[in-house]
Amino acid sequence: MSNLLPRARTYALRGAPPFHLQQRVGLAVLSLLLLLACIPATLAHEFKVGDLEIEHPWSRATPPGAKVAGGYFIVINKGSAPDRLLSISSDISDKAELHEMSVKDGVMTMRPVEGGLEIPAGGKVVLKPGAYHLMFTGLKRQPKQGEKFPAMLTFEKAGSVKVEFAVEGMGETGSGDMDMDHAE
Ligand SMILES: [Cu+2]
Repeated sequence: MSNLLPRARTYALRGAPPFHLQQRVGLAVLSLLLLLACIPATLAHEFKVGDLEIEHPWSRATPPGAKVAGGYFIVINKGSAPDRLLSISSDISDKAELHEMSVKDGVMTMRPVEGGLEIPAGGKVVLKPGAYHLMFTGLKRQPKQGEKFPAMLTFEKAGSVKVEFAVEGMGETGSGDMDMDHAE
C-alpha cells in the first residue's frame, strides 16, 4: 500500500477527484474477493484423471417412484491421444448407462452408446440434457436437490476416477438450451 500514497498525492496535486483512487482500490479488492469466492466452487466441481478433466458433474432430483435419473458433465482431454469413456457405476442405482439422444422423423429417441464414448485428443465432449448423457437406471433411492452422490467413471486410457454428481432441481436443463442435436 505504501506506493499508493505518492500516487494519491499526485492525483491531489493535479486536482483529480479524491474518490477516483478509492474507486480503483475498491474495484481491485472486489475482483480479488470474487476470485477467491470462485476457487472453492471450481475445485469442488472438477475432477482430474490422467489427461482428462471432468467438469461439474450434475444430476436432477427425481419425483417419488422414479426409476431413472440423468447424469451430465463436460469432459476435456488435454492429452495428445483420444480416450474413451467405457463405463459408469454408482451406489445410487443398479446400473448406469451412456446414452445418446436424437430426433428422427420428429420422434425423440434415446439409445445406449455402443463401444464407449470417444473423447478426442485435445477436445471435449459435453454430456447434457437432449444430447449424450448418463442414465442411472434402477434407482435405489431418489437423488435429492442439494445433495451430491458419488459415482465412478472408467476411461480406457486414463483409468477410473471417482466423481460427485451435484443434484439440481427437477426442471434444471443445464447451462445450454434444450437442443436435440448431438454434441460434437
Ligand atoms: Cu437416457
